[in-house]
Amino acid sequence: STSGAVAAIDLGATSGRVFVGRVGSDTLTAEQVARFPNIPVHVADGMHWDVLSLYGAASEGLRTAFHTGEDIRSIGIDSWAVDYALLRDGRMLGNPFHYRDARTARGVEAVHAVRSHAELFARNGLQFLPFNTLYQFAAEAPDVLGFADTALLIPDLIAFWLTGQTRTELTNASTTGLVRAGAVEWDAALLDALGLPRGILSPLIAPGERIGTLLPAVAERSGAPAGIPVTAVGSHDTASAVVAVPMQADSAVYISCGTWGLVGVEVERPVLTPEALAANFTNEGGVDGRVRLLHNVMGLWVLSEAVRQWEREGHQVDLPTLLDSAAEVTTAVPVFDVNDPRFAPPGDMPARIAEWCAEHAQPAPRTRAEYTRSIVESLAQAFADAAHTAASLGDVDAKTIHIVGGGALNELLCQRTADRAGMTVLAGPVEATALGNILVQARAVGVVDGSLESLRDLVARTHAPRRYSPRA
Ligand code: LRH
Repeated sequence: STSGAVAAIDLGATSGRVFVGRVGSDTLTAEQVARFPNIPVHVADGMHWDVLSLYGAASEGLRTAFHTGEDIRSIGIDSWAVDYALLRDGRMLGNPFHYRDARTARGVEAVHAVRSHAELFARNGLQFLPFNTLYQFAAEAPDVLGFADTALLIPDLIAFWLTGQTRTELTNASTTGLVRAGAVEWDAALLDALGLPRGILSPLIAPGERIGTLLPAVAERSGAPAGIPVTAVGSHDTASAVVAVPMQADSAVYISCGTWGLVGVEVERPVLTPEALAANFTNEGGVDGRVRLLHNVMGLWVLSEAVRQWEREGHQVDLPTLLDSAAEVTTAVPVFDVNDPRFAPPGDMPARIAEWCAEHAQPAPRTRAEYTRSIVESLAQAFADAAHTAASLGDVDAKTIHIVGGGALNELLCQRTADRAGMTVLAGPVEATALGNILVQARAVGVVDGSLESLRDLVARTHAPRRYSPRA
């Protein structure tokens, strides 16, 4: 049987990683060869990604990958969605803004003055999120946007630096709001209506297609043989994660749980019904033309920000110990609305939770263990609610909830999601995003073949999920 290796770059909101993936008819592994923190930087004009240092660390990771001596046949890149860099003549004009930067508010106002959310949803099928790329474009200073000749989403920017080619990968393009739901071309009419320049957008490319080959200078620095292709994967991290959910798509809900909890189902066609609009669901593009009908729920962000706050206050916090103590809490804790916009920007989460409780006549948690339990219970409730809504909107007879990503390691969260949803939770793989990236590349270079179903079958055979049955 054939087998082969590929390299995957996965940039998350809190860390970036590089993997060597090995794939064969009965093999699927992702060996992490580099991990580096992703620390946003606040400067006078706002909150930015330090994208050069991410690129530098990812390139170092590629060097390590090529030094493993594996016969690496392709490189693929995924990252968080929506954010972009502006360039002119190939030069980046500034550090990309972070989607949590407050500037998006004025973009929302400018766009909604022209098109309501309902009108936008009818075209692009997206959940209202203030940081969708179209709002960010509208928040740019007009002369900056006018000066740029190219806008590249984060994975496309990395691919450009590796290959010199400018393309926009489709699954991530679907998060911009500037592609009609289910379509494979930019929505020129919407761009015109919003007064946004069409010329800065690059041709779309589908997962599995070749973006280009490593530039000779890049190949030399990475110790890579000449001619290594960079392959488009589901470059939206969530799209890659959904590829590697070991599910039967017609009877399962998935939750890709990292910084965010993306809760949804996979469907064949966009669901643009009044119910989907009212539930604020999104129709994002998936690999192989599937549609990810999902809801962005708060994820581990609120917990990691709470931990950061406690550390700022001088406490030493060990997450596993904290979660153990949270599991032992027996007093009732408040279940708050994790999707309340007050929890989106960085800051003092325990204080914001206490403020929410005061406004809703609920007693605030008293200890760090109680806060942690309250956060986990609130996430589990939001996951359960969104899971049922996803199943109903997508007309899926859901029997199980698959949790993939870092959240699959959080036993309390998995169990309480099962309990609150009244459904079995199957947890893992933790590295679904990297595995999805790896699988799409492996298929593109001919190491495996077949449908998403057969790729998922390989994941199921090699990464048995952990089962949590619902308790009364
Ligand atoms: C998760 C994610 C999510 C987006 C958000 C910006 O990493 O890509 O799917 O909505 O980041």
